[in-house]
This record gives sequence, structure tokens and C-alpha cells, in this order.
Amino acid sequence: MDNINLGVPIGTTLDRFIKENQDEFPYATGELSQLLRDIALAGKIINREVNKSGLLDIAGSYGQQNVQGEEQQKLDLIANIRFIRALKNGGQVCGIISEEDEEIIHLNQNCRYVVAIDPLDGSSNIDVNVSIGTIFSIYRRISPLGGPVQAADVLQKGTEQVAAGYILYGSSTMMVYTTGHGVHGFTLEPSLGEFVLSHALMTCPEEGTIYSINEGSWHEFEPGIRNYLSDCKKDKLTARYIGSLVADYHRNMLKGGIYLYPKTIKNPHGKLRLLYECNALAFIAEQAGGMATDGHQRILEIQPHAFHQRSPFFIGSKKMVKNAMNYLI
Ligand code: P6P
Repeated sequence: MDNINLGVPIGTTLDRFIKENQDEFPYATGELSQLLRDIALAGKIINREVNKSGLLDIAGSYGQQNVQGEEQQKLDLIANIRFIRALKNGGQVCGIISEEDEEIIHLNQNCRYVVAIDPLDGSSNIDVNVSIGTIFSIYRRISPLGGPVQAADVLQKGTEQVAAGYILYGSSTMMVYTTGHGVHGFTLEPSLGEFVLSHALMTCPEEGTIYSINEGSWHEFEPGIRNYLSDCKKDKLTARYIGSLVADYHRNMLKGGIYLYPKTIKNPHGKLRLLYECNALAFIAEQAGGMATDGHQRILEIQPHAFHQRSPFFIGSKKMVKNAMNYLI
């Protein structure tokens, strides 16, 4: 089904949409609905701060590095705190794994859900006013209710996600999510402070003409990737790379295209993180009719072994991802 743009039906707010589709959610007890609303609330708060970061002393780097050894931006930390607080106050989450924290953040042991989150991906783009995003995955815990969250609760395959999505802070702010029943996009209506349905049942074209990769790493790519990129040029495909995963993915999902972050000499296992970047977007992509692999296997089938493990990432239009995989031995 094509993207149905329903305009801005004030009546179809995210809250109402979730309520009307409550029975879509596994074990529809209202907990997952509340959790999605909690994420949307934090997204609205982050949106407000992202939109004025140049005016407040919250742009720029914080002068510390995160667990990945990457320069933390002030807004990274603000976003992390906001999401943790929203999920804690929402009372549906027992544990969180975040890009910004090395270990599991323990919340309420009597709750059923764990969340893996990149609070603000692409945050180095904030200072230059380029779109950035939040990426989240939601799982049901597998350890007994009432006890502490275990590593196994977080180290679940992507196939076990009960919901996943992203918030794109772009020319407009959108929340896009799936619970396994298609992908829906909601645009923030600032005058209402509400996310309203703007893209129902989003689908990704099977074929496209856009490829997104950092070609500055050309000399670090394996030969198959270089051969693939040469053929993209021969086929006169369009190169588009924002350097912000959510923005690159969102454009390619709507228009048709492929995003590639293969292994490189600097990142021999790829740069992107399986738990809170690759799995969430892979769930969205598959629900939209697209595809996501590590070059050899389905992202959602990869068994995680470490909270912050990385993976090579090929995601987007199904035919384009399959074609790219043919270049990799
Ligand atoms: P490079 C941002 O740091 C990020 O995680 C993604 O949002 C983005 O696609 C990628 O890394 C950019 O990485 O190595 O091309 O600068």
C-alpha cells in the first residue's frame, strides 16, 4: 500500500491512533501503549531543545567521551537524561541500554519491558543544523518479573522486538514506529504539541536510485564494496549521504535507496550498533517491505553478545540490498 498522506487530521493524534490500534499490541494490556506515549513525550522535549540549541549553551561537545570513545555532545547527554526520566516516570520499563551508558540502567523491577536506545544519533551534526534522530527498540523481558534485569533481557535477537522506531528532528519532526503491523509516521504539529498521523502504512519501494555511503573510506573498503560503488556510478545512481543515519534512512525508505556502512579498516566490525541502531531500523525496513543485512545475514537474526556490539549495515530497498550482497564474498 502506498504512503497515504492523510494531511494533518487533528483527530488522528498519536495517542488516539495507539488507543484505536491497542489490540495490535502483543499482550494488549495498555503497558506498551503507555511506553510509546512516554517515548513520544521525551521526543517532544528533545525537539524543543534541539530547535534552539544554537541559542542556549547546549550546543557543542561536552568535553567527555561516551562508552564508544566518541566525543559526547551536550545534547547527547541532555537527550539521554530526558529519555531515561520519561521512561522511568512512565513506569513501564525495567531496564534500558543506551549508547551513552556502558551498563544497563535499572529502573522498576516489576515492569515487563526493556528499551534499547540511541538518544540522539548524529549529534555531531547539531552545530551545523543538520537533521538528527532518536532510535529505539522495545523488548519484553525474559527474566522473571520482580527480579533485576539480566543481560539476557537486553541481548535478544532483533526478531524478538515488540516495537521499534525513530524520531527524526528534521525540517519537520516525525515519529515513525512499528509494532509488527506496518510502519506509521506521525508529524509533530507544533501549535498543538501533538504528533499527528501523516504517513499511514509507509512502504519502501523495492527498487531505487539512491545510494548512501561515506565514500571517503574508499581505501578502507573491501574490494567487493569498491566494485559495487563503481557499478553504482556506471549505472548513474544518485549519491546522497547526510552523515546522519535516521535522516539518510528515512529519505531512502520514502524514495527508494540503500544505506551502506560496511566494515572498514578503522571499524572492522562496522560502525553502527546492533542493539540500538541496526535492529530498530531493520524491523522498520522489513515492515515497510525493505531489507536489512550485515552483508551476509538478516540483521534481525544476529544473536547479540555484547551491549554495544557493532555490525556492518546494508539497509533499504530490497532489490538494492540483495544486489549489493552479491558483491560480497
Ligand atoms: P561516518 C553518526 O555518528 C552515525 O552513527 C550515523 O548517524 C551516520 O550515518 C554515521 O555515523 C556517519 O559515520 O563515519 O560516515 O562519519
